[in-house]
Amino acid sequence: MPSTPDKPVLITGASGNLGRFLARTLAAEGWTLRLTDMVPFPDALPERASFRRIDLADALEVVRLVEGCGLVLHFGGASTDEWAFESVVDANLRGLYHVYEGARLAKARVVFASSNHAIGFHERSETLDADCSLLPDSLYGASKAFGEVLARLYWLKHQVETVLVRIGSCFPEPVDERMLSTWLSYPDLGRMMIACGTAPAVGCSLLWGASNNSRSFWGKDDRKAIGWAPQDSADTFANAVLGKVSGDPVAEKYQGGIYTARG
Ligand code: 15L
Repeated sequence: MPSTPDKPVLITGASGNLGRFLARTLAAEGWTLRLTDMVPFPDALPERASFRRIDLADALEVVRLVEGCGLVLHFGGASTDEWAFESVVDANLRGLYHVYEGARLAKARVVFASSNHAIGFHERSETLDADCSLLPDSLYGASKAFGEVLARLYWLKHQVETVLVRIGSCFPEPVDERMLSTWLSYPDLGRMMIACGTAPAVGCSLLWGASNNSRSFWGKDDRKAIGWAPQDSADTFANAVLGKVSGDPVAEKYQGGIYTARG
């Protein structure tokens, strides 16, 4: 693929914090974007971008939006530790299936924003590689694990390429001690999406969505093949957040933090 994708790129969840950042960043790279969310896009539309408000549970709408795209950055869906099944079922299960059906028909590549909560019940003392077992810590984490499994099905059966990104904690800055291990800077996320969108072939690969943090819980992944390496590090924030812990022994034992203790 050239450095600017030749077909439009769809971003789901475009009105969320990460979606808005990616819309700005990728538009500035010259990408042509289709943006979608259930709620209005709160910013001025970047150049070469359009926005359509849809519910990912609506199969026809999703398939229509993906039509003609070469890449889908799938950031849509419930993004916190929801315990009501209904709150994840539409966006995270049905919606994901619709995105994959759209990608199959359009022959588009998918980047799926998975989460560390798909593996959150691994202990913090472990260093995990990409092929570790899925140990979700919440219904939200289980919906992300479903997404990872669905991606593998669509790769093996329909040759739909995916980069699975197990995002740690993508915020402007780390806000507690756990994030010294899990933090992903916005600029590293932006560079990662550019690499995922422009790598010649990705198959069904997996990236740990974290910056270059010396306290990381995570090891091997497919970054070399994709051509991405993080440039930022949570280490520079260590003095500010060391000692900021939850006080909950379960949350402190496991990688998923407070998600493992709730419910
Ligand atoms: C996530 O998956 C959430 O979307 C985000 O709000 C954070 O809770 C993050 O994980 C985290 O684990 O820090």
